[in-house]
Formats: sequence, C-alpha cells, structure tokens
Amino acid sequence: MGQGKFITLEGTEGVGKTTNLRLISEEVAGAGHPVLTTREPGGTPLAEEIRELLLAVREEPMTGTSELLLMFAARAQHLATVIKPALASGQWVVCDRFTDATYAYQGGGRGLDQDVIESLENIVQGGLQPDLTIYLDVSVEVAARRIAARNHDRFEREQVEFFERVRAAYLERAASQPRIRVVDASVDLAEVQTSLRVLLGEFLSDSS
Ligand code: Z5A
Repeated sequence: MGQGKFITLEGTEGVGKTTNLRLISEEVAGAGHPVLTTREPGGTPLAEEIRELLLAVREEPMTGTSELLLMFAARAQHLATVIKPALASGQWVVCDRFTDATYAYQGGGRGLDQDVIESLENIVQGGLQPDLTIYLDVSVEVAARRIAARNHDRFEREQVEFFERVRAAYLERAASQPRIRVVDASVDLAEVQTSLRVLLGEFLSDSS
C-alpha cells in the first residue's frame, strides 16, 4: 500500500471543526481508504499532557515563546509516533489543526516572528506538509456566540482583537497556499457539510 494522504482542518475557535471532523473521516473511509482521526495540540498521551499545560488557565502568564515551543514539542511527538507511521502504512490522517494554527495563533495572534515559526517547522516537520487543508471561515462574532455557553480555556479568554488577527492570518495564508481551501462555515451546518462533501469529492477523485 502506498503513502496515505494528510488532511488538516483549521479555523478560529467554535467554527465547527469538531462537528465536521467526523464527516470528513466518513467521506474518506467511504472512498475505501483506512483513516486515522487525530488532533493538535495532542494526539498521543504525552502530547495530550502538553495540551493540558497549554490550555490551562493559571496565575502565571505563559510567554508567547513558551507557548510556541510547547506547540512544536507536542507536534514533534505526534508526528514521530502517530502521523508519520500512519501515513507510511497507507492510512489517511485527518487532523483537527496543525501548523497553520501556529502561524495564525502564535504568528498572527501573538505577533511572534514568522521566520522563527518557519525554522521550528523545518526542524520538526522536515518537508512534511498536509496534502489538503480545509479552513472553516466564520466571523469572530458568530464563532464567539456558538461557544458562549461553555467554560473558556486560556485561548478562548483572549479578546476579540486577538481572534480578528488570527482570522486575518489564516485568510492571508489561504490566499497564498493552494493546498488551503476556504469553506464558508457561517451558514447552516447542512450547507457547510454539502460544501465539504463537494470539496472532498474533488480531492478524492484527484487522489485516485
Ligand atoms: N492552538 C494554537 O494556538 N496553535 C497551534 O499550533 C494549535 C492550536 C495546533 C485548542 O484547539 C487551542 O489550541 C485553540 C488554538 C490553539 N484555541 N482556541 N481558541 P482546539 O481545536 O481544541 O479548540 P477550539 O478551536 O476551541 O475547538 P472547539 O472548541 O472544539 O471548536 P470547534 O471544533 O471549531 O467547534 P465545534 O465544537 O464543532 O462547534 C461549536 C458549536 O457550534 C457547537 O455547539 C456546534 O454544534 C455549533 N456549530 C457548528 N457548526 C455550526 C453551524 N454551521 N451553524 C450553527 N452552529 C454550528
């Protein structure tokens, strides 16, 4: 069996990634490919512990650089022990967030240097990039309304301006990288899922 494909799902908080991840995996499996669904930060026991460190609300503020290094520490573990072996064995990997989130949140949101992010990306990933990235786009106001009722983690407590910068960074990146496909996720879930099915249908037929 040949190398599997790597699909990532991105968006600001509350855009519906978790809701739509299952649909993407089902479409891939329905086309006859073995599929592994995972997430970042996380995806292995150690990386999930790093996730807890990253999301916890605590008195001591976490510096942007600490946050960036922890994201890539989790990613290094996830890539080496889960993603790369799965792809090598022919599985398709569907991942909730990946390095585009680092460019958007730590780069756009926190204002960290893109060149530093790129250096870490090269160290941790080598040349590995997703084959397809789906960016679910929703205005910050609509996304905030969708998650208003739940307890907010350290990221979700950020101000509206932070999420506006994150969204702008995602859209800028999507405009320059053909592998990133933007889906309007502000409409009804059924409509979002129709767009996702069309997009995945094209990708699956190009990959066969
Ligand atoms: N982070 C980072 O900074 N740098 C990195 O490199 C990486 C991550 C990898 C955790 O990620 C945090 O890590 C994240 C960025 C940072 N912080 N933030 N913010 P996460 O992916 O676990 O966290 P999240 O973005 O907050 O995920 P989420 O809370 O699971 O949101 P979601 O998956 O996008 O949304 P959802 O739970 O599927 O949907 C939210 C609600 O909206 C839910 O009630 C749905 O039923 C509803 N929904 C969904 N779609 C629709 C439509 N179309 N219409 C109406 N309602 C809808």
